[in-house]
Amino acid sequence: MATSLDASLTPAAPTNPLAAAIVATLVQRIGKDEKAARPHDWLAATILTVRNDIIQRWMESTRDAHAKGAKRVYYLSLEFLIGRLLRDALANLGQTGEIAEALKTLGVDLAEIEEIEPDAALGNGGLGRLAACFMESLASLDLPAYGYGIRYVNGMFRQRIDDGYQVELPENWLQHGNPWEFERRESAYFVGFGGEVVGTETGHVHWKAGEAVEAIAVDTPMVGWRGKRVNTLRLWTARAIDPLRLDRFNDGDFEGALAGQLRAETLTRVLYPNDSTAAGQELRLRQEYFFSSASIQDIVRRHVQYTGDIRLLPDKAAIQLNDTHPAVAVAELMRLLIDFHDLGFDEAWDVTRRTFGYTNHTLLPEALESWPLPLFERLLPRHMQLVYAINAKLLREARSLGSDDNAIKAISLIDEAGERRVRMANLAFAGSHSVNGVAALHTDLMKQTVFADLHRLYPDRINNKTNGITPRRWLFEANPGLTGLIRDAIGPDFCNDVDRLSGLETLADDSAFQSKFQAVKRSNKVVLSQWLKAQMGLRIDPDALFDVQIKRIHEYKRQLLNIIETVALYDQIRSHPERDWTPRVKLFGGKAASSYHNAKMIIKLANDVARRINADPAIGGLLKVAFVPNYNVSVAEKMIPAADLSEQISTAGMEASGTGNMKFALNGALTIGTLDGANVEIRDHVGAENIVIFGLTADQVAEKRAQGYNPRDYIERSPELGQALSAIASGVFSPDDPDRYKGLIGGLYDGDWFMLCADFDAYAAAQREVDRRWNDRKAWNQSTIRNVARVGWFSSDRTIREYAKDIWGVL
Ligand code: B1N
Repeated sequence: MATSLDASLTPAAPTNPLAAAIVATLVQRIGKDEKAARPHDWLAATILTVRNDIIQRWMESTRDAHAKGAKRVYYLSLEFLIGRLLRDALANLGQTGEIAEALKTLGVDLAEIEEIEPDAALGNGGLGRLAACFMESLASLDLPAYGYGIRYVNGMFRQRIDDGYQVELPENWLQHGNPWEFERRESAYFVGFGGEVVGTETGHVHWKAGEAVEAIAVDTPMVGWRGKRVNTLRLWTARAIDPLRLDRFNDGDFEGALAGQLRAETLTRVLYPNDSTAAGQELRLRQEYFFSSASIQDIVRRHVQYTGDIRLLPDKAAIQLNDTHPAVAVAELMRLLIDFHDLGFDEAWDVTRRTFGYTNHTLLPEALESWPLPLFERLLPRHMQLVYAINAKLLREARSLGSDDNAIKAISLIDEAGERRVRMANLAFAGSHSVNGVAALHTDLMKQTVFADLHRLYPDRINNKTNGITPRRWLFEANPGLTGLIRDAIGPDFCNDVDRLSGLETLADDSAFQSKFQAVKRSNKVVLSQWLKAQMGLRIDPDALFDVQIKRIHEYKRQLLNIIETVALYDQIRSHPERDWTPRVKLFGGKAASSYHNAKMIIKLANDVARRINADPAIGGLLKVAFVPNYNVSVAEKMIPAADLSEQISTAGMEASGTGNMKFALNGALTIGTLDGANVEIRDHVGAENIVIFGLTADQVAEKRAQGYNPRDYIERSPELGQALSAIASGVFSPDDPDRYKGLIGGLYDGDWFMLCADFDAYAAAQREVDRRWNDRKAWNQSTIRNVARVGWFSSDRTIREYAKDIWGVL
C-alpha cells in the first residue's frame, strides 16, 4: 500500500469491512501488523477470518442433526486426501469474490496466498481422494456425517527428481501451523495394546492392556456447496498418557523420561506410502486399531449420550469401512457391546452387522490385508478371541447352508494355508450388511473371484457403487474458464445439479461454441505451459496435443506401456520425418512407493526417455516428453484442465475404478483406455464414438493367463514393439549405464504379468486413431464437448445418494 510515512506507522483502518476483519485477525491472532505480515501470515489471517463464518454454520449443522435425532453417517478411512482447503471453502461459501476484493485493498493477491497453502496430503491416491470427495458431497447433500481418520504429522512424501530418480522427502504440511483445525481435548479416549484377557468375578471378560495411549480428536470443518451444511472431519492424534516420566527425569534419564511420548507420537507420525499394496508391519496394525478404536468409542459414546439405548445403534449410525484398513472396528464394536454394554454375543453380532458397511477397492492379491495370527493375538488378545468366536458362528452357518470344505477354507476368517493369518476382508465382509465394489466391472469380478464363496453364502450382500468426483473442486474451482463458458451457454443451473450439463448436448455441433470451447482449453494449456516452464524449465507448445498420464506409478497402470509406445513413435518420426506427424506433449506424473523397485525404474526410464527425445533436433519439436515432479492434488488441479488426452490404460480387470478418468472427461479431454474399472461406464455414458478404447477385455486377460500367455509370441510379431524394447534394453536411453533397463524389460520377455506386449499393437493403433481425430479439430471438439455434457453422472453426489439410499438408510 502506498502510504505516507506517518500513515505507515499507524495504518489507517481499512474501509472495506472484510479487509478490516482480516487485518484485525492478523493483529490479534497472528500478532503481526500489515507492514510485518508475510504471505503465510496473510494466508492464516484470511483462513481464520473465513473460519469464523464457517464455525457458525458448523454449530448450526450439529444442532440441527441433534434436534432431528438424525441418523449419522460415519466414514472410517485411513486416508483423506483433501488437498488445499481455502479455495474450496471460499467457492462453496460463495465468498471468493468478496475475499479477493478485500485482500486487494490490502495489496494482497488471493490467488497468490491460495498457492502457498500446503496440501493436506493425508492419502496415497484414489482411495484417499475418494474419501475427500465423499466428505464434500455428504455436506453438499446436507447429510449429517463424520469422517474419521488419522492426523498424520507427515503425509504423503514430497517427491523430488534427482538425475531422473525419485527421491523421497518428508512432507511437513504442519510447519506453519494449521489454521483449519480444532483440537478437542475433551474428546479423548484410551486405546490399549497387548496385555492379557482375564475373567472377573461378575463373569465378565476384562482386557488388561499392557500399554495404552490417548487418542485426541482434531476436527476440521468440511464445507458443503453453498455452505448449506458443515460436517466434521475428525482426525486422531496420539499422546502418551504420562508424557513426562518425572521419576526418570529426576534420575537424570532425560531420554527415558520422554520415551513414552515418543512411542505414542510414532503412531500418528507417518502415512504408509503404499497404494494398492498391504503394508504388513506391526506399526500399521497399531495405526489401524488406534484410529478404529478411538472412532468406535466416540460413535458409541455419542449414541448412548443421545439415545441411552445401545441396541438402537443401527438406527442412528451407519459406519462405512473404507477398504479393510479399519476392519478391526468390527471386532472393536463387538468388544464394547459385549464387555461394556452387556449384550449377548448374538445380539451384539446383529447390532454390529446392521451398523457396518464395507467398501472394497482392489482385487490385487498383494493389497488384501491379512495379519499373522501371533502378531494379532499379541497386540489385540481380546479381539483375537472375538475373531475366533465370530469365525465359529460364520463357519457353522456356512456348513448348515451347504458350503463344502473348499468353500469353508475360503470363507474362514483365518487363512490356514502356511503361516496362519487373520483375513481382514473376510472379517469386514462377515461384519457388514453391505459389501460394495467401486465400479460395475469391479463388483462383478468381486463376486467371481475374492468373494466367490462368501457371495454364494450371502448372495444379497455385494452391491455396486460406482465412484464419483466432486464437480465443485474438479470443475468449478479447477477450471473457472470452462465453468464460465458453460454458465454463459446454458445458465447456472448445472452448478446445483451437474446432470444439467446435458444442456451442452445441442451445442456440441455449434461451431461458434466449439471455437470458444477450444479457446478455453488453449488458454488452460498456456497457463500449464507457463507453470511447467517456471517449475522445471520445460518449453512446450500449447498447440500440441497434451497427452497426460498422472496417477500412482504401478505396473498394472502400465505407464511402461505408454513409455514404450512413446519410444516406438520417436523411432517412427525419426525414420519418416516427411510424414504428417501430430505434435504431442507427453506428460507423466506420479509417485512410486518407496520400496517398489520396478515403479522407481519406470520413473527413471520416463526421465531418461524425456532427456533423449527432448534434446533430439531431428524430431523438430514434434514430440516432447516430461515427468512432472511431486504429483499431488494441487498439481492435478493444474494439469487436468489443460489435458487433451487422458491415459487410462491399466490391464483390464486390475483397476478397480479409477477416478482421474472421470476428472479428465469432465474437463474436456478424450480418453484413451482399456475396458477396465469405470472406463467401461464412461464409455457407456459418453458413447463409444467419443472415447478411444483398445486392448484385451478382462475376460480375455483371464482366459489368456489360464491358457499360458507367452509375451514372446507378440514381440516376434510386432517389429515396432521389438525395436522399442531392444532400444531400451540395450541402453539407447541410458548410455551412462547401458544395462539399467535389462531387468525391467527382461520382465516383459519372461512373463509380462500385465500383458503390455499383448496390448501393444492395439494401443499404438489407438494412438494413431487419436492423431486422426485430433486432425479433424471440429470433430474432436464435438467429441470432447459431448464428454463434458455426458459425464455429470460421475458426480460423487450421485454416488453418495446411492450409498445413502441403499446402504445407510439416510435418504
Ligand atoms: O481406490 C480407488 C480406485 O478408483 C482405484 O482404482 C483403486 O486402485 C484405489 C492399500 C489402496 N485400491 N486400493 C487402494 C490404497 C492404500 C493402501 O494402503 C490399498 N487404493 C485403491 C477409489 O476407489
